[in-house]
Amino acid sequence: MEFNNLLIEKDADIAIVTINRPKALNALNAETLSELGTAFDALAQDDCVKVIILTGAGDKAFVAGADISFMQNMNAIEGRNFALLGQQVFSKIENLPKPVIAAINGFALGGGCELAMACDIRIASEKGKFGQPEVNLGVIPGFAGTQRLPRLVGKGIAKELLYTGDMFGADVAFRIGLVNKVVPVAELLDSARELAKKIASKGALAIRLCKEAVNEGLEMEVEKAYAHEANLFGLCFATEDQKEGMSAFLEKRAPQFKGK
Ligand code: DAK
Repeated sequence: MEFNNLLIEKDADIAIVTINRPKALNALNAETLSELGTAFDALAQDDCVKVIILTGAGDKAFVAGADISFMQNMNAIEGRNFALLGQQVFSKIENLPKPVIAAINGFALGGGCELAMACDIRIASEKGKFGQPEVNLGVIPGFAGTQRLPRLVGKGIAKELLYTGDMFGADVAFRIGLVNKVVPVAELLDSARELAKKIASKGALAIRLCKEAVNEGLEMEVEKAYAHEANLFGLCFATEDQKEGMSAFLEKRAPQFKGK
């Protein structure tokens, strides 16, 4: 796959997607969003890839937001189309049948923070800087930030961050539950790789069904969500991985999962 704004690297069963517009702090224009959609479609289909890491090129930014110069002169219809494109791509990542880890190496502002929130797990370097500064530009978040932020950090804190547009560091992001952990700058990618390898060593189907149970269950009434979980649990018994996992435990050996 060749892209103008992305780099894709594969390391065994882990793929690293790097947004590569460092001169614009990796800001998201329509082409970059479309390429992300294409790349994640292909990675979803690639049986060799079990976990994906998403990061930004350079040492300053994950993604500094939607591209302001691209948005500046949009009319209402173009604005709506741009927001819909971003929402579709971010939903694709959120619902991808594989885990996606955001490795946040600097600014994750506006659309960048929203992109990180669409990932399953967020690891930040100590230089991570977060915020939803859209109100400073006279707009609201357009890539579902008003929805994902309160679901991650709670309604009160989300409203304060959305209303003030304040930028905050990785320490605050960790305290409010926006990121899973904070690591030194030099350790960011190794830390993301280590976590990705651990997840990749488990049964890929079980991970996929966990993701489905969490994502879909959280949008359901709780009794229905329990029933949904029970159905997905039942589905595990149609897999070779369940047979292998339980046999391996009883035979006191490490399981050899095939993702089947
Ligand atoms: N878009 C385009 N270019 C950007 C950018 C961005 N978001 N952020 C930075 N850049 C560019 C700068 O213009 C500069 O370009 P040159 O002047 O060198 O050509 C280069 O990256 C380096 O930036 P700075 O010189 O400003 O670097 P500093 O270290 O001084 O400052 C900063 C870094 C991240 C604090 C600053 O660049 C900054 O405040 N950037 C803007 C951050 C921001 O406001 N992000 C949120 C964008 S709004 C919607 C759809 C989507 C959205 C909303 C609605 N609908 C369609 C409804 C989402 C909106 C957003 O994400």
